[in-house]
Amino acid sequence: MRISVLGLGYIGLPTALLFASAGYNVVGVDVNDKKVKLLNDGKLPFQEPGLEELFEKAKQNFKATTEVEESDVFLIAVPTPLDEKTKAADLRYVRSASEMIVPHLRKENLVILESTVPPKTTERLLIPILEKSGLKAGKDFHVVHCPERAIPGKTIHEMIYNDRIIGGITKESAELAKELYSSFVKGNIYITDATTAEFVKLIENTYRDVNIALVNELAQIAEEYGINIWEAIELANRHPRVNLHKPGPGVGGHCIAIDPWFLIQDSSNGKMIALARHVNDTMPNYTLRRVREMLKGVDYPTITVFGVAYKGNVDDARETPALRFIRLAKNDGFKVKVYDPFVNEFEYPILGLEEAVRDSDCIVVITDHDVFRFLDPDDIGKLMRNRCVFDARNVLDHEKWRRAGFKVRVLGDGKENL
Ligand code: SAJ
Repeated sequence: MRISVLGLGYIGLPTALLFASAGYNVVGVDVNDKKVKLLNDGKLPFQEPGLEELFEKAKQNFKATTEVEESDVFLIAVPTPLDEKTKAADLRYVRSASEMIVPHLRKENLVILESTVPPKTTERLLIPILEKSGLKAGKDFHVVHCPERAIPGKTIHEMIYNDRIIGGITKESAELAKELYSSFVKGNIYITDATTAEFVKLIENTYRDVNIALVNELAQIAEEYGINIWEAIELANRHPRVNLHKPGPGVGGHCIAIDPWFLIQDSSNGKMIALARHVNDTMPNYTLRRVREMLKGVDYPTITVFGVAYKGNVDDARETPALRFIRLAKNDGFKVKVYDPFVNEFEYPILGLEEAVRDSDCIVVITDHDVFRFLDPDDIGKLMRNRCVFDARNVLDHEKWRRAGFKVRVLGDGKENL
């Protein structure tokens, strides 16, 4: 049985390799010919824990190409970015991937959409395109929406062990896809209809976004009262039905900062969801206000941003709140230097640690990379002009930094009015 996976990105590639390692004959299709060549030369286009070992195991059943060929199964895992102007999904890649399938679609084929999409996309966009083949969805061929649920940094583990939702346009479509995914998924697989599956995916990430917005707002309220939000959250979470998230300098990544817009783009409701987006999007502004206050009296301040990845321990800087923070800081006249031991590509140069902290007045921790905990504040302090650190993630060992002569402030530490 041949499976064609369209889109060899963070989700498509590991999925293709998991099917290949389960014994299927997998063709990975991508419009980027450099990526295709790289893969056929046995190299990976990005890093993810466990991906290399998986590639080794799957290689013999996998090939990459730029053209779609006849298959039994077509799986679409292309990006669905947010169109910033309209705050709606940009579905051009889903459209073009579906169109690429049309000439090769045969009776009894199964088409799987994994990309995150607004509710009704399977029904209103995907199926009409596929039916240009002259075949009828649900009768001649099968269609399901099976949203990915894996978290970057643990993608492969979560693809295997997380529960999955499969939304079929018919029960038969869903059952067929369930059998296929059972070849590598060890979590439970639940079956529903395609629109419900689209909706479920979006509400998972909206749940997280709204909860993060809540603690981000609580952090600001706590500061008005002069109390520490981190202590307050820890105590509140002792309640059996409370599970507050962590405040921070904002929300990034290609999912949580985007999916809530897909949910409300075609709805006249969703006021709280839009408000939560606003709260999270403006956390870099709040972070900067706190840094500015810390550096009062310092002429021509230089700050060093620690971490531009959208979250800890990954090399991914998509939609990172660090970008907004840096732009705002520059507009404010700050000189900004950047250090991130994981990220290679970014809008601003990424410096080595020493160069990044030399003559700086303040370190601003934007990303919770674990390695930041092991830095030596004595060594760093010697290179700086002023010893200040603002920890927007509450990840450093603050006592250690204080002992090294640093003035330390933490987002939500209640020190705003002191
Ligand atoms: N963040 C906070 N406070 C928190 C938790 C996260 O500020 O308490 C920030 C992170 O620093 C980051 C952003 O939120 O900037 C998102 O990070 P994340 O780790 O919560 O999630 P993602 O975007 O890496 O992956 C999410 C996951 N969804 C859920 O946990 C509901 C993942 O399972 C999905 O597969 C993925 O979105 C996706 O592709 O949709």
